Amino acid sequence: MLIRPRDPGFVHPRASEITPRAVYEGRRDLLRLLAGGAAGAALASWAGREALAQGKSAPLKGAKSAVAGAQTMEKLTDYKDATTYNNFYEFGTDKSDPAKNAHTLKTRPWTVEVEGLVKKPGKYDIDELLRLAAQEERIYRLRCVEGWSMVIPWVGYSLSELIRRAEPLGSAKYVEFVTLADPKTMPYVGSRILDWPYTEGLRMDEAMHPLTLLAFGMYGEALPNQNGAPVRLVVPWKYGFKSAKSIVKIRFVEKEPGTAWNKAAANEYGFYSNVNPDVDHPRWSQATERRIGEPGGLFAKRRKTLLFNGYEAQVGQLYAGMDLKKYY
Ligand SMILES: Nc1nc2c(c(=O)[nH]1)N[C@H]1C(S)=C(S)[C@@H](COP(=O)(O)O)O[C@H]1N2
Ligand SMILES: [Mo]
Repeated sequence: MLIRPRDPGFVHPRASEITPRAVYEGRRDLLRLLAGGAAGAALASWAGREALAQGKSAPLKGAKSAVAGAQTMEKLTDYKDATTYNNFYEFGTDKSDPAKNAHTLKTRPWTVEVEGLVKKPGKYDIDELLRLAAQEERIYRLRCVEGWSMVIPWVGYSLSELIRRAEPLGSAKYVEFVTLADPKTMPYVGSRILDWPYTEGLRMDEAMHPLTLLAFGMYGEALPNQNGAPVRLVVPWKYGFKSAKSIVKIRFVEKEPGTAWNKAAANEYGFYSNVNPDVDHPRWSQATERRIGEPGGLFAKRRKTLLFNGYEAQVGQLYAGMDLKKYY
């Protein structure tokens, strides 16, 4: 039974109320066309999605993504690939582990604490957080440091919406993201693979950049557990590991925070981790990537990795004058 949420424009979290994937997949071609035309229009309303799925013209009022560069015209990764080929080490290190194991994650109730150097700290219930600002769909590439990539239609709003409401103090230079580390529901928390909880961080201007997305959904549905439910970050110009999943704390700090992968191997994973074909990982090249789902499997033709994952026009300015080999 499909019960549609009344309020258009945000992802309703309950499993019983989500748009069936088949509906989404049925209108994929149309969506791609839309992404190219009308200044990168995305369908933000549920009514619009349903209308399109039924072949009717969709109301595009307020449906445009206000964020320049938020859409790519590349073919979307299949939902199945995007939800069964994952990195979420709390649930195992094989790409297939999160889909098998993350069903134990409890995403309600869920609280996200905003703390540290802000005038307005607070505890947000997840259902309050996802209504904080208008959600939109953004089709972003995600490039993993391991050399593969996907194209995913995320749903959420710019993290800057939340940051503005928190009113950071002048001394707040970085934002730290702390994710859930619950040994009862996450079988690999407690293993020595990483120093749990998994944490990540951004410089304040990166966190405020409109492309930085606080995501609650993908493919028109609430995020599947293995993709970081109920709320994750998507930072499209950085390697995938910067996009922290299942966030419980957003902390404003003065000094560059430690990050999970940097603590695990500082020479391999720097704080910035911008996608950069000219800066190799110490153990492999970053010049090319394999798009998940393209025919040929491991032997599929690789594509050239783009500087800042193709978002250079939007974010290049943030790093003007910085030596990106030093700040990798
Ligand atoms: N909490 C947490 N977040 C995480 C990870 C993780 O292991 N734990 N893996 C990261 C890595 S390496 C990648 S590539 C992306 C993968 O996101 P996806 O599985 O939704 O494609 O999540 C990132 N966020
Ligand atoms: Mo990754």
